[in-house]
Amino acid sequence: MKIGKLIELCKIVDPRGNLTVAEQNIDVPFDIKRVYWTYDVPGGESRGGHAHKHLYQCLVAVSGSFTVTLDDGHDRQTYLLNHPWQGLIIEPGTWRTLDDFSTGAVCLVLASDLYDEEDYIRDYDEFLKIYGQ
Ligand code: T46
Repeated sequence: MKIGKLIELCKIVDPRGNLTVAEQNIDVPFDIKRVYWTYDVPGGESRGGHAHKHLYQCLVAVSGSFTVTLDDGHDRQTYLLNHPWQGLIIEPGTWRTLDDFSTGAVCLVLASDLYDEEDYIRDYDEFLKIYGQ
């Protein structure tokens, strides 16, 4: 079974510079309630290391590259994100780890809900108890 889904967003090619757009419930399969981004990640650092109970997300490498490893409690799948016109859809109940950030990498996240620490599972054993059955 595939964990996560890589989607192709539009790429409007223009001699002035290209443009990509993501609209809620059209390009990404959820309402977008929050947008955040990580940047200036030092070489060798990892981000993520948690799962969400209800949140849907779409991750985009708007600049540079990084890898995303997804784990559904049974299997793992790793994606290299290195194109600003691609998005990685992550469903609830998926443990994610982000590694191998290139210099200047920016990870843009479109999220289906507002920030809520209660939605996080930050302990891997707890994650496995719920999703690894
Ligand atoms: C995810 C990956 C890809 C907030 O106050 N509001 C927010 O909207 C977010 C996302 C974070 N925070 C606070 C919570 C922590 O004190 O910022 C701090 C760092 O968050 P965290 O350690 O969760 O960062 P990452 O990069 O490990 O994870 C983030 C998202 O939290 C998470 O949903 O999937 O990016």
